[in-house]
Amino acid sequence: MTERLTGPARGDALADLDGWSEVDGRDAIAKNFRFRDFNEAFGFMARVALFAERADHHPEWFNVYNRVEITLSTHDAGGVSEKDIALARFIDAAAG
Ligand code: H2B
Repeated sequence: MTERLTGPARGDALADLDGWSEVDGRDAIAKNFRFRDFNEAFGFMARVALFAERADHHPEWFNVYNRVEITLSTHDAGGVSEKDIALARFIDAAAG
């Protein structure tokens, strides 16, 4: 089972990420993305979806036209884990 990140390991992992912030009231991280149009937003979401399936670790997300709001948390760990850090890194690379 995946462990929730705590202490210095958590601090280091979060400090390494760019633009992700901790969510108020729950153990999760979030970031908002904006693209040129829906085509770009959905292309990004498709790349993230394929990675998520391979990793069996999925984002919580909300899309309107060119905006994608993403929240990451590991449900069976009850908070942010290494899986969320890996997914966040992939997401940032996929967003270009
Ligand atoms: N995604 C996320 N973000 N957290 C999980 O705990 C999780 C998941 N668990 N995707 C997986 C799928 C689990 O629900 C399935 C049954 O393997």
